Amino acid sequence: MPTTAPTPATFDVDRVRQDFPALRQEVYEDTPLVYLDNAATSQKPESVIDRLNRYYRSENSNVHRGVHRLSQNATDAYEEAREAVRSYINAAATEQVIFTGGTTESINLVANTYGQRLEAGDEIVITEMEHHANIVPWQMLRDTRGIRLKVVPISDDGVLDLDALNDALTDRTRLVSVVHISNALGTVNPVEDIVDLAHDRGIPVLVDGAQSVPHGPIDVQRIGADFYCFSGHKMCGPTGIGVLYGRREMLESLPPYQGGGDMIEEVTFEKTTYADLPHRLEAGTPNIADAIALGTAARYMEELDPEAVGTHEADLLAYATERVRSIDGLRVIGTAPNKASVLSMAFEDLHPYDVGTILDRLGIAVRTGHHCTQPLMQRLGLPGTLRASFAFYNTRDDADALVDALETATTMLR
Ligand code: C6P
Repeated sequence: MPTTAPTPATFDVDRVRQDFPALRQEVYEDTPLVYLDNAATSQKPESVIDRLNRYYRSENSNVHRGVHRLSQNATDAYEEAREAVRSYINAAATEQVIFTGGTTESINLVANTYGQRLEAGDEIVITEMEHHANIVPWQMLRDTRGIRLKVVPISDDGVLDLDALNDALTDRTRLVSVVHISNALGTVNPVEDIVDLAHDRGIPVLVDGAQSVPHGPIDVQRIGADFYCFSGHKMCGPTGIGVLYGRREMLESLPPYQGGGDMIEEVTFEKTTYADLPHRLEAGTPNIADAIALGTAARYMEELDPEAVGTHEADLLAYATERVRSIDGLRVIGTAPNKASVLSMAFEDLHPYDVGTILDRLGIAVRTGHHCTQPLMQRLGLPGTLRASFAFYNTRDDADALVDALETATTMLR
């Protein structure tokens, strides 16, 4: 039986669950939902849903343009959301928070702007555990500009080889682009150390923070990265909105990304001068409603006690990991010492998709497959995994339901 400590009483998970209406539903008859696909997207608290609703009911208007009251209100709310995000990630200034469509767009923005200054033979360093969003944009740059892409290896446990990363840095390295927390393995990378290694050689660093912001506030100043990218929908916010944070000098040095309204200072047919940050990198009517609701999500997450959340999620991971290990033929994939609450599993004789399909019928929502990390799966010699990812609103009961369902599924399939 599990020997891990009981869930600490300081975190009132039952109270927190009341905030999430989607958690109170049956997905099939008499089958309550057990949502363990949080790394794909989180559920949304009532306050975020209400904020979207309120915006469209009574505040809907374009921003930075109108002389009228509604537009001024929408502009204030949009810029207040930027401040909420700034506070959540502890950026020095709101201008360093650029709203994008999500992590994918944030990385593509950097690839398409910073990338313009790269020349054939320049190098970008990534790792074996990257999401496709932190591989493909650099490959596209390789194909158009002739840069080299270097991939730092990981161990079988899913730990990044820091010596190899250090060895990969050369006079031609123009960027290190690395994931903070692996979506497929849960590994937490030592991003501060990576930034130090790279900065010692004058090399900028981009951190893909898609899987770290759902676990509580982060401190971009302490991490020291030049760029930090994330999506709103994984941290209780809406889909379609995300953030590119950048060090001010770095963002100021970027050429504009897209041209259009709101990103200009003055336009004539002869030439255009550009607006200051953050607007210079936000062309066109932005995703106003979702940005405002992301601000609400950031405030919601900021109000949770980060230490209690950390202890609770660590307990869930330890408890679930220990319990699933008793299932015959099941292997935990990703056993780094420093892990977030992502539990990837593979089966000796079963395809993860088959197991996941039965889990679904039992109400358990997990993700199966390559998790948009195909090169990582190739490195591990797996077709994919079955991934249960826990959020702060999950419970040990959810972990128990997962284990019971895994036992049922593996028995049925064997
Ligand atoms: N991972 C998952 O199920 P977007 O799609 O832009 O919001 O996020 C892309 C992304 C980038 N980096 C990491 C580490 C990620 O985990 C993700 C999204 C989801 O694991 C969907 S593939």
